[in-house]
Amino acid sequence: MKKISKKVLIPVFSGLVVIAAIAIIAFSFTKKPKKTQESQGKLILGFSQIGSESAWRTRNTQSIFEAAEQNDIQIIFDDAQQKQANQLKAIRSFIVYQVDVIAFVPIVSDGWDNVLQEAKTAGIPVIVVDRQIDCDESLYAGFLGEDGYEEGFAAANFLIEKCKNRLGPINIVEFSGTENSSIATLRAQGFRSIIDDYDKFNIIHSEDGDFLRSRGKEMMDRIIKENGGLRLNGHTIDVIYSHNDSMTLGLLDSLHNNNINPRNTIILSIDAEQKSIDALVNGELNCVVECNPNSGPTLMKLVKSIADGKPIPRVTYMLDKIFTENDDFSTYEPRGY
Ligand code: GYE
Repeated sequence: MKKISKKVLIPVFSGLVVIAAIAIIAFSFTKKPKKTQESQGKLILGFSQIGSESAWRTRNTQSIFEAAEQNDIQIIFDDAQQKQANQLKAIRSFIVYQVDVIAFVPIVSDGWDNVLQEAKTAGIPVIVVDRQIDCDESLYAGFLGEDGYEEGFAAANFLIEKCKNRLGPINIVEFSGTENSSIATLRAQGFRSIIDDYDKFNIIHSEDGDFLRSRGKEMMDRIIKENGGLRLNGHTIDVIYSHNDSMTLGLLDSLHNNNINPRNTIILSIDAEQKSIDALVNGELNCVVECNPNSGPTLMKLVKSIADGKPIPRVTYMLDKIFTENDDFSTYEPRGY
């Protein structure tokens, strides 16, 4: 067989190498999608929850686990026991673990910039759930949760209507949620956005009960003990505005223990867990604004979108209802929490 000169061989061979290289590159772009866990198995979501301070919180956690299972998403879950330091630690462990998406419920509004910058640098998208944060919006993909301002506004709206034929002064005591949490701030602002327009309403006291039943009872016990009844510094307490059902159930415990009839006072609450709806039906509460804890399914939709590189809305609000003493109670469905 005739020997092929080098002059011919080399250009032919290098030509083949170039063609092979182009083919490999082309193949890598067309066939292999962005490397996610999904292609190698399940999407992994790192989820930092505040704790289990209320029936609402427990249902929120359940909803997230249920939806993850239904969507075949693996969750690395952390219960922060009500401490921001634990949440920061958990989020950093999610970064080390290289989860696909991080979602967290910020116990308070600030102090998240650094850890979110670290997640961004690691290329891990973050969804803020339930409560909002004060930080550079480019550090997280979006927010999913309730509109706390609207909830406070709805409670005030009910009160305005209920008291439309009543002369002042109408004294209000507020049992507020965790200090510096967006939800407590927004529920307070939404409520005052209307109440402050009416001179007959006076918020004579506001105190942080940390969304806990025990604190709700403690605060009411102290007020009753120090004032010899449902009074404060010589003023009657006409209205109690409580930022969540746990604190409301706690103050009802105190009123019962002190033989004070809750029906003589207007009581407004937020969350709508079963026990508070039962108290409403029983005439002990006047208005309960729902805060929908079942955000799991929507969260998983957002997680999947992000993992597929699709943008998500900046803000996704959960829909809430309002339950009042004027309702036809026979239409009520079980609350599930
Ligand atoms: O109202 C309360 C929980 O962040 C909306 O936190 C949530 C609140 C909810 O402790 O029950």
